[in-house]
Amino acid sequence: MKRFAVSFVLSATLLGLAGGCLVEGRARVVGPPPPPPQLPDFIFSSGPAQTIGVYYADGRRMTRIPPGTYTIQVHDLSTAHDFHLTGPGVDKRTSIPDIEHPIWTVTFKPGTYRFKCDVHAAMKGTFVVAVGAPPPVKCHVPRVLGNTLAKARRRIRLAHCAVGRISRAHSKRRRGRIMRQTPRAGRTLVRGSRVRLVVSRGPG
Ligand SMILES: [Cu+2]
Repeated sequence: MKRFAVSFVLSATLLGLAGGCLVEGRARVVGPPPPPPQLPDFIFSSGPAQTIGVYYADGRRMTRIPPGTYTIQVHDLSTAHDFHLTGPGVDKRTSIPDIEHPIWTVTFKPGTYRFKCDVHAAMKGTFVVAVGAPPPVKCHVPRVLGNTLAKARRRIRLAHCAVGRISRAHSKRRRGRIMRQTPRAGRTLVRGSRVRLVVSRGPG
């Protein structure tokens, strides 16, 4: 599968939004931090070179999806291109002279959708919306505290995440049980994101 070179740019953008650009630099914040932004279903990107494409959030190229309403992070990375999407019920575009990163919520119906840059005829592509096509997959971090390591591994993989670094520490939890996980349960992340685990050595 072809990987999307700009996915690191996206990650940085999301982290920037999530990590509290709003919070840093202010003396005091009242109330809980803002919720993290929703992980987009897709990334639609044009530029900065003569490239245009549509991808899943993990950078894999997207070609076929089921009908539905989706969140799309658009990256128009050049002042020379736009991103123009047309198809059943949809006609949306970014501006040519601006670099912009809008989030679109779009309802796709069965049929063929076309995307292009309105300046460069060679920058174009299509994807198909069809009943029965595989939906986008995300990592939904499960709660594995108290599980054995074997069970935690299974559940993390079933949730389309990956097992990250495993370490051990003393705790009140029974020896061999998961005493800490990072990130915490309930987060929705890019498919294959690593969940780090700390296994209890039993009370010290
Ligand atoms: Cu262009």
